[in-house]
Amino acid sequence: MTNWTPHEKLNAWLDDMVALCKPSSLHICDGSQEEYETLCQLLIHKGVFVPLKQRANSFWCHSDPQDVARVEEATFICSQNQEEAGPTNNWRDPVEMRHHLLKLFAGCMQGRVMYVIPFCMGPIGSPYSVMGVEVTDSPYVVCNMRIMTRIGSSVLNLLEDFVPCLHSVGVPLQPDEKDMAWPCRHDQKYIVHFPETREIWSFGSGYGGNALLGKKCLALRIASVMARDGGWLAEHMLIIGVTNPAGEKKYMAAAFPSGCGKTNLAMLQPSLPGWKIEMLGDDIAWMRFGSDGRVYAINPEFGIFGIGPGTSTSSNPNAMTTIEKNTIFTNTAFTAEGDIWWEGMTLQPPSSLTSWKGVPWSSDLAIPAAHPNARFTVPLSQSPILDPLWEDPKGVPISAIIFGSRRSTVIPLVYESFNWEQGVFIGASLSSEMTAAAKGEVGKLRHDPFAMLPFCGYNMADYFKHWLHFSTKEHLPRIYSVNWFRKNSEGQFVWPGYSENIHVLKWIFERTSGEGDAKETPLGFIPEHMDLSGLNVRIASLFSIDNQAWRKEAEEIRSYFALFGERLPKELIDQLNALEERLGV
Ligand code: OXD
Ligand code: MN
Repeated sequence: MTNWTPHEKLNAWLDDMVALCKPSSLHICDGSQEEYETLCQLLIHKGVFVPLKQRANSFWCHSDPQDVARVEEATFICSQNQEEAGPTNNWRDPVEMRHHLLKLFAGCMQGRVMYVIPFCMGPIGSPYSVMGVEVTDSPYVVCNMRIMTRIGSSVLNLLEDFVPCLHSVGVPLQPDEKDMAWPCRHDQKYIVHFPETREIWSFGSGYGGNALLGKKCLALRIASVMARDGGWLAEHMLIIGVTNPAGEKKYMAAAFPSGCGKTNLAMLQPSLPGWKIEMLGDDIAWMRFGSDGRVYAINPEFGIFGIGPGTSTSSNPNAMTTIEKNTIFTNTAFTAEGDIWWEGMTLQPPSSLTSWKGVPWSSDLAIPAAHPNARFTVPLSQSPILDPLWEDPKGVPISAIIFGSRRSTVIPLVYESFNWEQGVFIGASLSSEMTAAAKGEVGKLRHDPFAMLPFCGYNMADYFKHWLHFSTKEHLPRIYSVNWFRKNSEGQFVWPGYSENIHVLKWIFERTSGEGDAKETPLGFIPEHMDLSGLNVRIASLFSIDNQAWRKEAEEIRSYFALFGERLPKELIDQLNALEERLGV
């Protein structure tokens, strides 16, 4: 065995990976600033990174046009038994998949450096953190992983057990062959999870969640399995602290499907005087029950991988401040002055632009200059509204859990569930219009239970059961449904959203204190009064409940639930029946 590191299990795995992938050399990442700068220089030299003139230590880059988002159809859960993966995941037999992957990975790193990234999801040293080691042939991935997770020697020194994560862009290089700027595979992409052995293998893509394996692959798909077995929750949720004008503070977690504004809500600048929002995370929450019976949440991530388009000094000024320096921009447009730009950043595009594809762009082309899933990768520590407890290993106590989605009709601005079980039903029946965050038809309505459809590493019906298990606990957070995206018959949004969402958070805050007027409806409680003076909105258009549309919604949920067969917890059918009864079906 080679002594790559002081860690025996890691050395044995690295020997196997080297023998399989045949890299030209191996580099153990120490996570230092010097190492980061060297890799950035390498990426500049290769023509991948372009340094930005207006933002210190920041870079623009663009990917291959066929490697721009998570590929859900190429994402697999390879549990031994198909039933364990359930009807919402792509399943393959683990033995067959392993056999196939071994062939794909054989020699795949020839001519490339194998980078070894020890990383930690959660604060280093916390009993709740999970360590992984990603092996990759992409220096771009190393730079992004250093921002998104805690990496390097400090992790290696404490490494005990770890989740092995193998990643390759899948393009070996012959001696003297010139590399592509963004090597990836058009024909073969595989994002594979082995939940029983807790392993991740990713091939053919260098983009986002396909390649930064700590995020969706480990902190959600593998962690959801760990959470099921360990009695906790790994969720696609932001975490925020909300402080009222009297100085009282509460924490909330909120699940929204990809591309539905989690980063904007996590960084909200309230329009109501005296209210304050502080962020702990914008994408993932790991939640456990504390000894006092309350739910405590940590963010396992260290950075933000946010969607650029639509972000501006008016929609999300805190994000714009966060990305002033030390940021990697991928698939944005590039200005003549050496800065980045995307649709929605300013009303008018700058006069001369290079598109995300690296070619001259003009508005006459009638195509966006930035890819709709263009991203910024930035350290969370740069957020001007970072919560002081963001790295507290025990996490923050959660008072409210919010489920949101993008729905132009049916779902009102906000309602509160009658109890935990109904809250689980709301999570389970979430559906949303699709966005560019994943490959697929943008705008199409799809079921996305708990915003976890692409991220649950086991049978979704068992995941519902896992949530229902907790219903007998005391001190549970209250559960809410929100929808910022309702439209009127002219197709205009009826709610301004963004900083005005504080009105909704204020009501939720007050409800969790046993205050806040509420009116009972067939769906749950909605606000009796909400002071929306000064806003150009019609309360009726925000809160009306169309019984007929809701009956259709209930029917639709029933046919979706049928997908889970016998495994669906009976409590959810009881909830659906009770909803129909309240609707007067
Ligand atoms: C993300 C996603 O990148 O959900 O957070 O796609
Ligand atoms: Mn996400």
